[in-house]
Amino acid sequence: MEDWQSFLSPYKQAVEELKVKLKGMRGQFELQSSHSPIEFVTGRVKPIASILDKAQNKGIPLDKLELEMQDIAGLRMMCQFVDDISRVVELLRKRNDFEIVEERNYISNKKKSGYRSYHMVIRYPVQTINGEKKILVEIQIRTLAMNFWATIEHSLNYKYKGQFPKDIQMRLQRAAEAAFRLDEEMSLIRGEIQEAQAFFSSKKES
Ligand code: 0O2
Repeated sequence: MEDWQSFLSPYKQAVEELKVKLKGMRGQFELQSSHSPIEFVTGRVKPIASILDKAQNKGIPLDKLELEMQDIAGLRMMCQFVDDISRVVELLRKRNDFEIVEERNYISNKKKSGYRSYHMVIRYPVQTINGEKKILVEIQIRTLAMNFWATIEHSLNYKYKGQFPKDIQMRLQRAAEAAFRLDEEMSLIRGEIQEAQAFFSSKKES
């Protein structure tokens, strides 16, 4: 690749713009004083070394990066509860500032590693001085527990280059199950809180 700066420039712009937009959704829930399904939002442009690694591993020629690498620009939306994820997905589907290319549900179909998350790949138009450029952006939507697990697993993966010793692999599987149970417990607690709230507000009205 001759000029990484200009290749990555629209990706940087897309990440910055989408961070503002998606964080804005959280702000709107706050204004309404209603529970925000979005806890926080992060974004990054994939480092050049990771782009090169991934291109090599997946056999993507460098002149096909734009079409074939979907996560050079990446956004992450963290939610408190599993149910919030589908609300966020619905909100994203209703937007008209991008087009959805693909959705991958690694929550109902968790990965072999134990990874859970909802992925949405979008085609996002960036306005440049040379006209509009549409680029692919991957949005990952996950709970705080899913994010905790994925962050730790990702850094261990980096250390062991994907070749985990058996005991660590087993512990990661167990940690993934624990994160799953944590999400389930929190959903049950949430359900009970909402039931109690509904009960008290109906009592007040009568
Ligand atoms: P980084 O450093 O986060 O950018 P595939 O090889 O088909 O599984 P593909 O086609 O790139 O992967 O798409 P997929 O599966 O949607 O994964 C893209 C991103 O999801 C990854 O980017 C990770 O961010 C995350 N991800 C997927 N699987 C795992 C996993 O097992 N553990 C963790 N921690 N994250 C995962 P990169 O490029 O791998 O990494």
